[in-house]
Amino acid sequence: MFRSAIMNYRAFALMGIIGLTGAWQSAHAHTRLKTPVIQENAANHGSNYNDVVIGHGCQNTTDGASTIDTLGTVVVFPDGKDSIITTGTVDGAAHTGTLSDFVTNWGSPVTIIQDSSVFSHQEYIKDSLGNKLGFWTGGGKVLKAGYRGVFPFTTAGVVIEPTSCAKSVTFVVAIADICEITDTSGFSNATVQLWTPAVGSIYDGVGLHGYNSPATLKVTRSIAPLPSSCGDGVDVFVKPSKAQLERDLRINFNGTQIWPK
Ligand SMILES: [Cu+2]
Repeated sequence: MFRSAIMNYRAFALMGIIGLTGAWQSAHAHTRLKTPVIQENAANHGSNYNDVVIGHGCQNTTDGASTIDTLGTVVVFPDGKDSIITTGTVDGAAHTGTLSDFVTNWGSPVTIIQDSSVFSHQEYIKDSLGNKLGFWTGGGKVLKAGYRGVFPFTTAGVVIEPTSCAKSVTFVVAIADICEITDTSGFSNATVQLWTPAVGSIYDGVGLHGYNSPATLKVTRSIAPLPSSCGDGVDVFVKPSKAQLERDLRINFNGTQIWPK
């Protein structure tokens, strides 16, 4: 009797904890990568399977709850050419050299995994050389508010420059979850969720729900040991530039830009 009372009490306490955790998660489940930290991958044709996870839809203007369905999402990785490279922290000291000082093979990081279980269309976002820097997916069904969406892709193997002092390289990803197709002046918590680094682009979303809260992919050093002269090594951060976001973070469909309008 006493024992089962304790068990009941424990179960009740546990439910309370889970309930609290659940509430906390639903308030904070921003759009992120399912696997945000990976190791270097030097295998031939090496790749890492991942997903963009949309945690919630857009917010209605009545009570601010995330009750608005999502129509599509756009995902862009830094191109590594005109990217913003810092060391120490994501807003740390600017690195004056190039990404190749830290990463030997960044070029075409993204491969789409074909899937139409939520949205019907998937298309690459490429640079002028054909490098696959991201993708958009949308159309067909909506992602219903209150449900989560998982959008699969792979990242190419990343090799950290063996002679560098990088102990990790974190790529900052720009994502826009679109709930209503508008022009940039129509961006609001009800029309779009912008998970972008604030780099001064038209996609900063100052004051909006996801302001300066982008998803990241951290690649940790795991192949060549740090040179002894490096001490503890350095964390490196790579953000897409304003110029890249304003070029690449958009939806082109059959040669016509449909988002933003
Ligand atoms: Cu959120």
